[in-house]
Amino acid sequence: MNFHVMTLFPEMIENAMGHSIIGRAMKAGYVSLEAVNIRDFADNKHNRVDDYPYGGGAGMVMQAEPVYRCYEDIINRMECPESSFPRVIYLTPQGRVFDQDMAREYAGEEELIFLCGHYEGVDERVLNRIVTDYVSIGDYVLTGGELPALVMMDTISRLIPGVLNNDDSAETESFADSLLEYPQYTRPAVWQGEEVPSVLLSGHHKNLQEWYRRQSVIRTAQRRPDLLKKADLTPEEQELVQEIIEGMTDKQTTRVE
Ligand code: 6GU
Repeated sequence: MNFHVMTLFPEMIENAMGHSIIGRAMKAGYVSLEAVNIRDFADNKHNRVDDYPYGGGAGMVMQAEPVYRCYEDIINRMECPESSFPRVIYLTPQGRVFDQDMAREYAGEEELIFLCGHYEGVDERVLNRIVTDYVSIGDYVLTGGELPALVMMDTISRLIPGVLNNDDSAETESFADSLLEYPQYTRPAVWQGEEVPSVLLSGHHKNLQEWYRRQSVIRTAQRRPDLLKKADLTPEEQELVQEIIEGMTDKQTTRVE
């Protein structure tokens, strides 16, 4: 996967991607990243890339031309036919809300271009010209698209074969089948008087798998019952979910209604 990020803060992107699992994936060549500074494509000697909004109002708007030149620079260096131009993701709270299914789809692409806006937005004309996907990371407002781009790249990268140590760990985790992950424990077996669930010490494979599944269902019912609409539950599991939901206080359930 080759990520290209158009941004006014390339160091923010490069720094955040240099660590831990993603940093290792980049060194190993599973993922590459270039952060391209939109300011390098300013058309004036002051390197300004924003201006006042037509019609007035608060804040500044990023101009179309520097963004377009930055995009052209990336595309020209890629030497791909127009028919296979990569998707261009504009990070905006007005976009479709990013989720694990979208991450899986993006992970199948060879190249992805992200456009990080700042100020009050980006001139609509260049968005119409180059953007293929409008994506948000949730219903709250950030100061720019850099953090959302990083969130997306982290999520997508770990789905690329080879990036995680264990090939199947990406798909056994939370959301894999619309269920949250079961609780985890490590040594010591007793911590401050609290024991690890005994099934985990038994080494009994079938009992373990059943316990994992049941814990995932319980946890999802307690914390994210909204996810269960997409989950494939047995009749017994559906009964378990009903009991948990009926047993919850109003305070516990209001969060999800
Ligand atoms: Cl993608 N951008 C900004 N500025 N704020 C956001 C967002 C994106 N997603 C949620 N809030």
